[in-house]
Amino acid sequence: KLDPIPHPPTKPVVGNMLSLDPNAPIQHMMRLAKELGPIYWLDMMGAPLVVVSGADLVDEISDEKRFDKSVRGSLRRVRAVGGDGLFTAHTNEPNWSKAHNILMTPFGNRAMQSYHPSMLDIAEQLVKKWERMNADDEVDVVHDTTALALDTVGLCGFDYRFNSFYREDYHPFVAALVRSLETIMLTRGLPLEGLWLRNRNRDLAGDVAFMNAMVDEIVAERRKNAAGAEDKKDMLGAMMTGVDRATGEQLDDVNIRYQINTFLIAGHETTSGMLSCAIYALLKHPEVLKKAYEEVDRVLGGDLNVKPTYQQVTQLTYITQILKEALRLWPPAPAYGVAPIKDEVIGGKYKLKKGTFVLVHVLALHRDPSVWGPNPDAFNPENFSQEAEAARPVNAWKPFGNGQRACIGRGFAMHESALALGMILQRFKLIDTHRYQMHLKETLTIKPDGFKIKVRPRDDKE
Ligand code: MNH
Repeated sequence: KLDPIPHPPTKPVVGNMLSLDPNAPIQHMMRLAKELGPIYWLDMMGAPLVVVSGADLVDEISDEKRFDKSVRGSLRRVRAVGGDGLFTAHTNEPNWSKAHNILMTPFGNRAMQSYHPSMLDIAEQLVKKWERMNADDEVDVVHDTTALALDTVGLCGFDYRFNSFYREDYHPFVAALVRSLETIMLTRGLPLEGLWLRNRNRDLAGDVAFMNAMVDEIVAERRKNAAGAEDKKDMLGAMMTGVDRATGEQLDDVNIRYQINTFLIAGHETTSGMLSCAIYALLKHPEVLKKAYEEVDRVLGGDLNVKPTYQQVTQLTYITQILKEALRLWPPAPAYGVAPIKDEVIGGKYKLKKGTFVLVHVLALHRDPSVWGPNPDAFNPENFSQEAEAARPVNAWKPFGNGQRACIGRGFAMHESALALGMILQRFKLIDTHRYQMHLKETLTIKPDGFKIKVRPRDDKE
């Protein structure tokens, strides 16, 4: 019915739903894109899902006058935790524009400078842990970068320490969050699914209640404190005092809770995925690693007792190129959903009815040979030299989503990660003990599965 959009064969009732690999649907859709082309559609039990990965089509879809973010599928279910927080709100919900206006300030450049000492605090904990390792100890890269990202959001966001580097397991809040997201990703809306997910759904209710209570407590505690405590220069302070210029209103406490849950969901897996993939790429590309060491030595210097400044981190431009190229090959948020605001035709011939769910397949988009050349799978930070960036179509690289619904934490994630990677390279040789080959694990995000390395001090002679 969506003719002439290509379409794989379907089964009665379930359509393509059950033929999609449940453990790796994004990578499966990427293979389908290779077979079927830059646009195709799947039948998800009667509801069409249009998958777009060609750069020209994505460019058209990035026009916000024609397409808006669509909160459906698993993202819709994330509302159990994120409510009408920024990430899971519909654009036309009143709290989206209100929170968007208020939160631009605590995610702006000025705010990043004030978070720098807290980011440094957590990055130091990571390198201290690595410095104290024995020669035969292994680093679980995803675990430690997740700890870094979580603790950084906690400290900069609401002055809370998860202290992930001081525990074997994750903090109970994080355990609850991870369990909730797992259940949400397992849920596909199939008939009778509630039966075998019954225990999980009961846990979900308990976990959500636990998370809400903990965050509500943090907010209440801050309200109770002596006058002026609200002005703490973290995101919570900004949320409690900020006024939306358009409406003159403030955020209510329930919405503030949803925003905090949201920062933790959106802020930890993505950042850790980017850092882990960047470290993987460095292991596999000695010539890139060499240039990275040179930059770090030049900008940060060799004295490990001198703490990197905010200004120095902004000068780590080659490190930033490495991070951006990692986001190209392995975008932690590998797809996002949009829908046409009214009936549309794209590519001159593909009709899309108003509201049709369109998935922008970022992982496949980022390897479109029409943009990235005949060898799009090769890791090359020169793709993000100033000249290369300027010469490229604007919507060819979408790791942070699109337009007004793009990632508000982009500057935060990039500063935090450049600082951490800089401090890691200042100190360590990275050793690929297992000759690890990239294997992506899909949750709400994609990240390397079972990626372990060893580290040695750089001055180590062995
Ligand atoms: Mn983040 C939206 C990717 C780090 C908070 N983020 C998005 C979107 C993508 C994304 C893609 C758009 C999703 C969609 O259209 O449905 N985010 C990333 C990546 C990183 C990242 C790749 C790290 C690398 N994000 C962060 C951090 C925070 C954060 C860190 C907060 C501390 N992200 C958000 C929020 C939104 C978002 C909030 C929703 C913004 C909005 O719609 O107004």
